[in-house]
Amino acid sequence: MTILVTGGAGFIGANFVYYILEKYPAYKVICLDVITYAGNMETLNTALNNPQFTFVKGDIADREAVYSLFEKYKPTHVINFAAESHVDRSITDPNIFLHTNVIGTCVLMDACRKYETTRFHQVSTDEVYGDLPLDRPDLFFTEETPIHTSSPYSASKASADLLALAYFRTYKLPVTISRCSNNYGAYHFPEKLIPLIITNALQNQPLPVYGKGENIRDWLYVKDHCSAIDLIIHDGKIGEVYNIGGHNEHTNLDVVKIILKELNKPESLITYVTDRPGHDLRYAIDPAKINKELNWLPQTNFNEGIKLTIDWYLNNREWWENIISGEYKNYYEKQYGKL
Ligand code: NAD
Ligand code: TDX
Repeated sequence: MTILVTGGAGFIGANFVYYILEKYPAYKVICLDVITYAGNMETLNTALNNPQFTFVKGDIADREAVYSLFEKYKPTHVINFAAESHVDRSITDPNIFLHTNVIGTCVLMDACRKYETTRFHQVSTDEVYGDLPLDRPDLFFTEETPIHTSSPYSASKASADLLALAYFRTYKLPVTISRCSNNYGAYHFPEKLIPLIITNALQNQPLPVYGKGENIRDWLYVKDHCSAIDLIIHDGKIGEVYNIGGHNEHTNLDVVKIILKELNKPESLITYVTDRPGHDLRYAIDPAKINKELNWLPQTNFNEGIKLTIDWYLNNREWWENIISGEYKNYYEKQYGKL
């Protein structure tokens, strides 16, 4: 098996690269990544020492580059993690989200058609379902929930999902799609809530919480997302969508307080800031289908996962200090102003 992992220098893609190299030593893994602000070659240092791993720098929307990669490596499976992934950035500048998330997905699927790839797997998100009200804890997203997006990011991801399903129906392209809830773990870029709170708290910096911190996210440890994708690409049914989540809902404020307690830092660091426009209230995945059909269950509960994640940021200070001392500073100032 030769697996093409796009976006493998990012958070979840890199975790998936390491998961596959460890679990399937006979598989070849090719990573295609253009290295945007969110991609990081340092993350792949260990993988680069593995003879089964190859890194190719390139844009998934660059048809020529993608076709020549397929010609050379003939991947049997393509797992598309490459994306612009941050909601706040999509609100400031939607254009690049359409380029990568929609056109890029289209180019990859065209290459899969041309080279008759065994499987194209699209890594999607629960955000395509929009949000749920805060006062209806009985409601969950199932695979049948209508697409109803809120941000340019989620609209671009939903567009890619629709395109993937259209390629399955029209061209019989062997497509699967997974829609996962919020991930956390090692190599998570510091712009996202959990790594932002950990790294700011470690520096005794204010912790920006949007609105009242009441919004709810359904958190999944990144390795559990990897194990779910592993099952889908091996045993999932083509043309199907699988929701991935572990029934682990917390308000943002709860998450921040849990991290502060673990780090023994004061709650006075919490700073309420202007809310995100169109801010989704609650995400909550019903994972019954993947539980039942593929026997998937998450292995890491939140208490354990958040400790592992905090330890990772404590032990890998150089990784995140290199990021926050670079171009990220400009983004941070524009996004949050003076806190
Ligand atoms: P990330 O932003 O950390 O990483 C994205 C990676 O894609 C980076 O390495 C970047 O360089 C690369 N990339 C961006 N544009 C590219 C292009 N045009 N060509 C090639 N490479 C490109 O993202 P992430 O959090 O790891 O998310 C990975 C995938 O999972 C995304 O598709 C995202 O929508 C989805 N997802 C994320 C979460 C989450 O909580 N982070 C949850 C559900 C689904
Ligand atoms: O500074 C902040 N303050 C704050 O209160 C940031 C960055 C976020 N938040 C809130 C917004 C959300 O309610 O925390 C929650 C989580 O925010 P993000 O980490 O930006 O994640 P979210 O918007 O939920 O989207 C994530 O999960 C689904 C990923 O970034 C997406 O790629 C994935 O599809």
